[in-house]
Amino acid sequence: MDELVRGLISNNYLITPPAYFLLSEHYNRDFTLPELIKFAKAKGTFIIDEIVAEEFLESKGIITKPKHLEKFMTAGKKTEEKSIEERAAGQALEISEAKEVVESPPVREVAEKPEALQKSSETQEVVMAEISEELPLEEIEESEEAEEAKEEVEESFEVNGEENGEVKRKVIFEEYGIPIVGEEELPEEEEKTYSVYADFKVFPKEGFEFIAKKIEPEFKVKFDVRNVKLKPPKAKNGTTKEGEIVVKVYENYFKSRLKKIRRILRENPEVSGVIDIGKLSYVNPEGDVTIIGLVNSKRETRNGYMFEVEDLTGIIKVFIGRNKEDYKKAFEIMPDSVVAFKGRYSKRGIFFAENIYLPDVPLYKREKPPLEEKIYAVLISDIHVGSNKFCEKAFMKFLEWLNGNVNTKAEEEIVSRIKYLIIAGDVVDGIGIYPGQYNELSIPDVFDQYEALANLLSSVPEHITMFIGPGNHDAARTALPQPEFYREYAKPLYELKNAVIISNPAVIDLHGREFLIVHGRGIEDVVSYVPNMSHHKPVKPMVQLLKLRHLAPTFGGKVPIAPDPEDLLVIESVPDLVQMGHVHVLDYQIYRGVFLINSATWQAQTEFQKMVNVVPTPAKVPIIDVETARLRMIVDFSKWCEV
Ligand code: D5M
Ligand code: FE
Ligand code: ZN
Repeated sequence: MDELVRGLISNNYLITPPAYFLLSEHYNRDFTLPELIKFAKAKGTFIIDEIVAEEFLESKGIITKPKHLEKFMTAGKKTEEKSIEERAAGQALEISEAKEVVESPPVREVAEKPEALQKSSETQEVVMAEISEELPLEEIEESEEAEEAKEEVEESFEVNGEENGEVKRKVIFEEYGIPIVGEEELPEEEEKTYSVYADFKVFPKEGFEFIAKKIEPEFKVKFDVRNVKLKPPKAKNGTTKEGEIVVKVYENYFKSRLKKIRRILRENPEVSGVIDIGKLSYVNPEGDVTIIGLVNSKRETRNGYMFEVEDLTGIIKVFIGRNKEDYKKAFEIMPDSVVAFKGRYSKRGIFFAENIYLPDVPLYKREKPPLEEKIYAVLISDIHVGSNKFCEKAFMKFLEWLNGNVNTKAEEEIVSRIKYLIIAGDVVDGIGIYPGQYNELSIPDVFDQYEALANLLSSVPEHITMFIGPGNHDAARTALPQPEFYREYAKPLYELKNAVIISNPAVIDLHGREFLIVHGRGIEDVVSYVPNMSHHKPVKPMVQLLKLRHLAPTFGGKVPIAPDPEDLLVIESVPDLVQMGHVHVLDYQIYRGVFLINSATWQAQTEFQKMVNVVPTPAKVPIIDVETARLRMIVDFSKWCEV
């Protein structure tokens, strides 16, 4: 666990993830733990949330003005001007600072550059494609771009800038303090100069036989975050302090992780003779024992790796030497993951490990009974509707294809039997998600982005069931897990007849096959903590997460995790297929019978992605044979994706 979080917890204080991200970069540099605690104490709170954090940073002169409320309270020129300036300046910021850019309020403003919807008369052409492994590298010219972006922003405000033209919206704070926009004070609908695809509609091709229409759907959402009843810990008696309850939440979160992954590890027959860390001093020093614990920290030493490992009974230092057979597995252990070590306890208080066991999945998978009919599922993610890099033409071609506009017999067979379409997050581009995003938005309004997406998806044939989950660009909780799209924003999605909204993560059972659907931010953490991992080839980090049986193991890393009383990011049951997105690169592999696939994107490279060297492979669509949960075909629409 992170030092700041640990320090606060040991003093009975809680820090929320947004506050953590505000404070962590300044901790030890601009302020100390006692200073923060003193401040919170003076405020009379045990919870350091975003508001307290901002006020604290302000009191230290680190930031100038609390901006949390301003962001939500005013949806007008002023706010936008400020945040755009911030974002333009942000182009030159460190990458890691990008996560501080918080989603802005939806603004019913008119885009500068209207993007008229153009229906193409080009004929349909779909090709099967091999995905190239070689990815070109882009040069980065950071400061120049930042300057340019800033100039552009300034210019646009001379044209549009009108100080008094503020539109006020009433903000109501819902459960968990989530702001929602009040209905009654919405301004009059303005004429939009951008398209939300209201006139776009594809109908099933006449005469095309959709065999899937006659096949009964057979699906079940086996796991959805919203179905889990999370019980917050109760006060023991009237004298229990708020801070004690808060500490309990963190404790319960990690206890739950330890318990769940311990159970998985114990299914491995090699993991035998397991003993509590607290009882190590009673065991025979000559014999081998096994401990299972949460890895608090990991440090490379001259001769090997030293870990600090914790279970419910104690904490111990574990050492594995370079000469050990399992030494290499040490690289795979991410902070806060749960693993087993076999070895000997020395009276010096150190556990010398011979073997390391990751929770992993069994070597072989049980065969599933065959299906009577061939059925296909289409996997996509990261559509990013609203971005001017959204490949709208390619996506429309894809919708036409789903409706029977095919080229070959093989495609005809497939399209005819498509029964499911799974969408794993980042369905719209959102607002204020990355530095400089505003300049790349064709729909600068979150409501309209969802409207536009729903208009497009209304062309998915009705006999195809869609499963749609959120990602980090969506209007949803940013911390993982993400229960759902906020209904106020994504209403049109909820209203789609043939769509099932799912959480991130979720497990869907399709005809007895388990599909684990995840947006995939955890990939980022694997790339930063495990050597030889890259976001250019995301399936390797995906395998790593499967081996650790957790979707985002590291707390306080790049990916914010909500300390729910139960850890819902543990991969509890072994799926037949794992789908992730997020990194925008198509990649797939079979690992111990599990098919892992990253379903790429429909967004061409953004300016920000250029800077961080993300090279997407847009508009390539994997088609999965449901019976085998394996890839049947990749359909390539990328030739219509030249933005
Ligand atoms: O993520 C698209 C890709 O961009 C994915 O590979 C992560 C990468 N990305 C996104 N934000 C950052 C920051 N702040 N630093 C480095 N890389 C980043 P998407 O979620 O679609 O924006
Ligand atoms: Fe994305
Ligand atoms: Zn994403």
